[in-house]
Amino acid sequence: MDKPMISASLQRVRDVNPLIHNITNVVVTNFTANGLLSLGASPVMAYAPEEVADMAKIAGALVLNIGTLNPVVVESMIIAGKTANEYGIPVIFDPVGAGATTYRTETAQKIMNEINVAVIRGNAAEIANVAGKQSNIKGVEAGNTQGDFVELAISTAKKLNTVVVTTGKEDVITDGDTTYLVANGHPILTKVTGTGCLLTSVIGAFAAVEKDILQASVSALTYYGVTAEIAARKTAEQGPGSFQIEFLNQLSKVSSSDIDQYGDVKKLQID
Ligand code: ATP
Ligand code: TZP
Ligand code: MG
Ligand code: MG
Repeated sequence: MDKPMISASLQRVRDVNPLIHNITNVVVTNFTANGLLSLGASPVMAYAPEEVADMAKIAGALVLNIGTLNPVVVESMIIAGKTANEYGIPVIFDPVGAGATTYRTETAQKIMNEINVAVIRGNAAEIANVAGKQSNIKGVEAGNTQGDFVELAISTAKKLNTVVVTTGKEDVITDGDTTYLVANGHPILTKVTGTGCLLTSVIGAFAAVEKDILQASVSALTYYGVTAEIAARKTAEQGPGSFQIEFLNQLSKVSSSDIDQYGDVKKLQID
């Protein structure tokens, strides 16, 4: 995948302005809506079991995020997910905190069992736990998960038959056969809550306009990482608060020439 393809996907999101139905957590709701707006997508949050089917079927993508789950929200996720599957709408899943509690781990596994998920995006510990490999997780943060993240992502993609995105210092994006590494981003992203959750919704926006889900995911990750680098540079003298605002600004500004200049994406050759 070359950088012009990534820029073309970004331009398509901005042209199409896809509706993204998010069933997400209470921590990141506002940040996610603002981030999607800045990108050029159209966010909606709708959680009631009575309405999620109606909303999911008109969306370009459905994002399920278990960050602050409860039984009603889980019921809504299953209804919305099944509706999205019926209408051929991509479902993007963020298993926030999988492994931290039995309820989260079991809910993540229920979603993977009952819904056809197009992309699962999490930190390495979350992905390992969804794949049934126990990995320590501190609340919602990966902590010091060790191991071969490329192998973890590939084996999980094969096992769950989905695109897997494992994020951290470097991001791994794979469908089990073809694997990309994105080395953009900035450590200050870890000091603003919801940057992982917003990323999952941004993948949803790219998946809404791009049939090739692997390409959509690589494009979203590269765009997001380049945006963070530019925002971090502009707020280098300040802290996470200024970065958060500048990151929202830059989500609307990043251009194809920024992606061309700063994008650090490569296809892995695996024997
Ligand atoms: P966690 O709760 O463990 O922080 P998360 O769900 O917030 O997980 P991250 O892995 O932090 O998700 O990924 C969110 C974004 O931050 C991604 O774009 C990722 O590339 C970026 N990122 C995370 N850590 C770093 C880092 N050390 N250096 C550069 N970018 C990073
Ligand atoms: N607690 C439950 S959900 C949530 C927290 C702090 C937000 C997690 O956001 P992210 O994107 O994983 O940092
Ligand atoms: Mg993070
Ligand atoms: Mg997260």
